Amino acid sequence: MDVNYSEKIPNNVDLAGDRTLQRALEHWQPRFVDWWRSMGPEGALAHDVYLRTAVGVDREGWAQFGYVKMPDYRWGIFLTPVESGAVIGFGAHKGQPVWHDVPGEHRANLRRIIVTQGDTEPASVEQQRQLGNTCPSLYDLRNLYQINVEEGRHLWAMVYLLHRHFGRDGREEAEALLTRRSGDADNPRILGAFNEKTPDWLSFFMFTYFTDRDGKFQLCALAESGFEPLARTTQFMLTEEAHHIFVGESGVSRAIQRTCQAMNELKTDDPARLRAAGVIDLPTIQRYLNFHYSVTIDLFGADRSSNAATFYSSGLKGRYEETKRSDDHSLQDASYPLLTAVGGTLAEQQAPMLNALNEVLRDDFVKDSMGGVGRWNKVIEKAGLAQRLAVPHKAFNRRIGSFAELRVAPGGEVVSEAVWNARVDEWLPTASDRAFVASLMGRVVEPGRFASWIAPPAIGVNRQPVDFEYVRFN
Ligand code: BYC
Ligand code: FE
Ligand code: FE
Repeated sequence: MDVNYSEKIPNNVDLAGDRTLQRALEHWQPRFVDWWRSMGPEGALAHDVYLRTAVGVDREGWAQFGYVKMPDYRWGIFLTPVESGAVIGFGAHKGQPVWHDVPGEHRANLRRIIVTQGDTEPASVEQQRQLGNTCPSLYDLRNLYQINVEEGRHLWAMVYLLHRHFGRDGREEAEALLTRRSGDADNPRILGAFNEKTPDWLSFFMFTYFTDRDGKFQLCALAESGFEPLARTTQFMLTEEAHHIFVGESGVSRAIQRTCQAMNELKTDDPARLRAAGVIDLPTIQRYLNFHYSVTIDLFGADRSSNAATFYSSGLKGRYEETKRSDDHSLQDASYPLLTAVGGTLAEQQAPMLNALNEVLRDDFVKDSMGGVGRWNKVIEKAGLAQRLAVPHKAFNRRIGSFAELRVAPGGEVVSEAVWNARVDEWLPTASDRAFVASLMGRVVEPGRFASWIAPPAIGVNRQPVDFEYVRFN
């Protein structure tokens, strides 16, 4: 299944064989490009950017690299190949053939899942719109743009499903995906974290480390779906997601590396002296981590959710690595230990597993995200320093689920409103932290040069040197 690049919309879904669908998507395409021009990376329409473009769905050689102007990027529709004889792997329909079309009884829920997934993609591009103006290097600028065009492609992936499988309301939803705006008071994006700002590059790296990882886990759960066009679409999206998370992990790591270097040179951990030296002190990095981690784990939804139970039982959304698990994949009689807010404290309760599936996925995410934090700590350890970073307790700073009613310190102690207010500036980025980080954000665009607060990467993109001209300005 090669990609057909002679068509307006590159695809491996035989778009040409369905004229009505092709026309509908060709109608949506200019609206998407209009959205990109007004909400995509600011001031970057004419740049030539060294980008990878998906050219197939094979594990090896699925992408090709070259200079592209972003509005001309070939956003395409790619699904991994059909598996013959595939069956639904979980829930009430387990063992039945997968659905190639939307089952009527699950239409509303499927549409809701696809719209929620689709909404996050343009939201992230909107959140990152201004970052190009303060890039720490050409290498980083190129990675930002790479992520932006791929999030645009993820929007295409969901819009394809809406147009192909949901008729008129699908087309209306596809329009609405271009009209909601991140952070807009009247017409915001659907999920909380996608209405927050990504005002500086430390936020960007934390976002791509934590929030794109929510993307990975949600996409893994959807890749198990009994609705096979959704499963095959999300499987391919995961190929791109790995790079987004890499950009986040390595970005934070490089910031930490510079900070540690300055701590050793100046023999100090005094934030004021480190800031004066042009690096970001570790307590500030910890506060950014606390913020992005807590708003991201909200994205998994409420700890008890009848929606989650329905999505699973109806075969629409599975668990992370569903097929690797050895239970009965129906979970009717299973329970899960759930940490819950009860009467002003935290207590563990057994909950029906089906209703706790948002928490199950969140816990899988938590384990996975600690890995990178451990690798960040290795950077500090290698520098011979005693400080360590940590993820906060999962009840810290939550807005969704039972923890939302409590105030919880990063260590997990429930605290009063008064204590919270007195100490929140130690735990979450303050206005002055953000102002300081913003003050470091100069625009560095000379090939091979890096801003004061961040170390160069170990290697360049696609085996190019680190000082390669990743972006040419026009
Ligand atoms: N903010 O029963 P619950 C990505 C609402 S990221 C605001 O727990 P459910 C990416 C909820 O809608 C991956 N509202 O909900 C990353 C519900 O509202 P109603 C995105 C929230 O449905 C970086 C109510 O609270 N993909 O791809 O079980 C860059 C009750 O909650 C939030 C997906 O999320 C929130 N955080 O769980 C680019 C996959 N959480 O019905 C891209 C698809 C909950 O009472 N989505 N609510 O009005 C889903 O599977 C589910 O919708 C959720 C929520 C897991 C998100
Ligand atoms: Fe995405
Ligand atoms: Fe992503």
